[in-house]
Order: sequence, then structure tokens, then C-alpha cells
Amino acid sequence: MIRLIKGSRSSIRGKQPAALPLSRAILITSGKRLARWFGFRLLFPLAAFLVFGQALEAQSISAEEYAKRRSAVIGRMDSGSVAVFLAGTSKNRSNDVDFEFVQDKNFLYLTGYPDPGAILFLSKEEFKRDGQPTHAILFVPPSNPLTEQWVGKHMSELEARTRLGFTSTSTTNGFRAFIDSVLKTHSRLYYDPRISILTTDKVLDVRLRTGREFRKAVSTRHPGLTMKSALRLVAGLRARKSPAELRLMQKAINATVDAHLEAFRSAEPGMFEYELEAVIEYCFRRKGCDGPAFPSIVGSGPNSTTLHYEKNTRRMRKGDMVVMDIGAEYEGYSADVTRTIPVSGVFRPEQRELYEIVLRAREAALAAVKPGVRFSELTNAAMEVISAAGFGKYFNHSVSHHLGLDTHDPVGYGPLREGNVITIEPGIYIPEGANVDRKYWNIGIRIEDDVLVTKDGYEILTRELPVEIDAIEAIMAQEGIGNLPAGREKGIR
Ligand SMILES: [Mn+2]
Repeated sequence: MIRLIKGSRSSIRGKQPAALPLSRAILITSGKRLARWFGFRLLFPLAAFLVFGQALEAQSISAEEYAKRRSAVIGRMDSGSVAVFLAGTSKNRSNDVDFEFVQDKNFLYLTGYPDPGAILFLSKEEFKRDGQPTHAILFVPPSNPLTEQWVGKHMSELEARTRLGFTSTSTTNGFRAFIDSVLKTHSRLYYDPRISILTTDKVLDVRLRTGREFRKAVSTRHPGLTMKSALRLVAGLRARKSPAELRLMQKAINATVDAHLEAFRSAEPGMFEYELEAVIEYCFRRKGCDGPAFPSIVGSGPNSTTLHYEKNTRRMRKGDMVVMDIGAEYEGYSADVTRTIPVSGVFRPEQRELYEIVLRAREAALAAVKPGVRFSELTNAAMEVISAAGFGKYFNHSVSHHLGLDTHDPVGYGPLREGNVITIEPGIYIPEGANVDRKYWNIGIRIEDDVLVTKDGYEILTRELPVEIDAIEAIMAQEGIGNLPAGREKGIR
């Protein structure tokens, strides 16, 4: 996945689809009352409660680490202030089917709570609740026998206390009265302006619009209240990955490396792009990943020059290059790895020529990675190589972005710091009709690795996945699971 070169409109792309066959009629719970209170109905459409069984059994982030993250946010808040974070909401796919629920990533980072409809309250000053001193309360949705019968139980208050490090919990039924009284005595409220409603809508800036509406609704009810974005409170923390986070990211990365190797072996002329996509996503799930962190990009021939091509419907021909920009998600953490291969298994001379330029650009960008360096310097290092080779016009995106709970991790783009995980992804894309020798037309090449910024340099987390031409050709000569006869028969449209 690629960020625009300016970095100003980075599209944060969430995990997509999946179905929940459940009548919407039973989805209406106390969330609606909350929504009415905020005067904005879209805010709390509490939807089906999905239990993430896997996340519950194998809890990789400790209760202590979650509590420490909340303390760090509280430490950054102004005195006399409080903060509210909302869990994600289900998003409708069509009629009575929703997309598979994905937790809001800031909420997940601060709570570990896996289900929709919960609310996190933080206070700068310590206060007493049920006789206990605390800074944080988690409000979880009340239990509902009907939704439990359909989709299972959501995480309870008791579990939140034992697994997620909360000393104080309640149900969302009590939230309205609680926050009403709190805001009578506090004049500063931090809130997340994205309010967990990032949608896949690329036309309307729904994110901004609803953030404003939330702000307006709360301000109307509590005139004199100062509302501030909570994004900065969390972004700095999310930017530096803990050892536990790095372990999860490495799992997502390893599954993605495996998927690439299997796709190298499986690719052959006559195969459809979606067959490679199927091989790739099978490998993700086989390794216990949640699935793809973003729609898999498998672009062959002319599609290799489209940066975010994701239809994956073309039949691949001998002589095509195939860009595979893919990333598994593991317990919420994303990988993002790109390789470009010749579908026939052997690079043509002009493909080899362009590929080696991108390889050199990769080396140049990598060599620049260390604490204190700016993202623009990384892009410039890659651009210098590609421009010197005469193809600067055909490299038109940023060479790097932060990676973490989000594929384009929204953590700010200041100078690099130790513990950041970033991508390095130079490319050259030459569409048909470009003002170069026509032998280069319809060749797109991108190479993307995931890199940890260390004290004095970097560590390549994707080092197990070859980039050199000889190594790629050797792997492509092997058979892959996508070549199984039964698999191929089913792959024909
Ligand atoms: Mn990327």
C-alpha cells in the first residue's frame, strides 16, 4: 500500500467485508438512547456483538501493558480534563448483512476490548468509584440474551477487569447519567474526531463531517465545554512499538512472506489474478491471521501500472509483470509487503533493467533509515536513483509510511524514532503510451519491505522474502498450491 507523496491525504484503509446474517431489528439496544443524547443517531448504532474467540484465548498484549498505555495518555492530558473514546461500530454491507466487525484501532490500543458498543472514559485527576480510586472506566454494553443467542456473548465487565487491567467497569446503560454529571464539573473534553466511523466511502469525507457533528452535538448540550482532539494523545504512543507489538507484527509479516513465496511458486501464464489472490489469502488464514489487512492488490500487465488496482479479474499472459501488494492482519496488526514477478517465471531484459533500478532505489532508501531522518529524505534517496536512470517521472508516490495497527498507521510524520516500523517501497510504473521506448510500456514494478527503526539504523522484518532476480526465478520454477489440478479447475470462470 502506498501513501501519496505529500502525505497529506493518506488514505487509511480498514479491513473490509464479511457478513453477519442477523436481522437488524435485534441490533437496536441502549446505543440508541446514547445516540439520542448526543443528538446524533449514527454515533452509537450498537450492532451485533461478535466475540473474537482467538483474541480471547491467546492474549498477546498483557493487562499491564493496556493499563500502562492508558496511564501514558492520561499523563499527556491537560489538568482538569476528561477523555472519551468510543469502540467501533458495525458497518452495513447490504440489506441486513454487515461487514465483519473491526474494532476502532485507537480503542483497541487503549483497551484491548474486542467488541462494538463499549466506551472508555479517562480522567486526568483521580476519582473514587465504588470506593475505589481510579482514572479510567470501561463501559461495556449490557448483556442481551437475544443477541447472545445469535452471535454469542461480548466481553463482560468481569473479563475486562481480569484481562484488560481495568479496576472500574460499568455498563453503557449508566454512561449518560455519568458523563452528564462529569461534564458539569469539567470544562475540557478530549474526543476522537474520527469517532470510529472511518468508512470505505472515498467520495464523501464522512470522517470530517461526522467529527464536526459530534462536536456540535456535545457543545450544544454543554456550552462552555472545550473539546479537543484526542488523536495526538495516542498517536505518539502508537508510533513506537513495544516488544509485544513487534511480536504480533512479525507474525503478520511472516504469514505475508509465506503468501508471497506460495504465489511465486503458483504463478503461471493463463491463470487469473484472483487465483493468486486466493492462494495469498489462503496462506494468511492458514497461519492464523485475521485475513487481509487491506484488499489484496494483484495487478498484471497493464494493471501493474495502476497503484491500487484491486479488482484482480484479469487473465495473466506470458510476458506480464505482476505486482502483488498484500498484507495479513494478525490480532489487529498489519503487514504490508510488495513483490513484483514475471508471470512466466523469467524476467525479460527490459523488465530486468527496470527491476534493477527499483532494487537500487530500495537500497538507497534503506541506507538512509535511522532515527532523526525525515520521510521526505527517504523518498528523495529513492527518487535520486530512479531519476538518474531516466524514469523519475514514473515514480509518483511516497517511499514510506508507518505500519502498525493500521496499514497506514496514523501516528504523525515527524523524524524517525527508534521503535518505529515503516515500509520502504520504491516503484516505477510505465503505462501504455508513455513517452519512452514502447518495450517498457505496461510494466509496473514495486518492491516493498517492512522495516524496524533501530538505535542506529534499521532491521528488515521481511528479510526472509527474496528480492533478487535469481532467487525469485529459482522459487518460481517450483510448483505451488495454486498449480494443483483441482484448484485450477475451480478457478476457471
Ligand atoms: Mn505500503
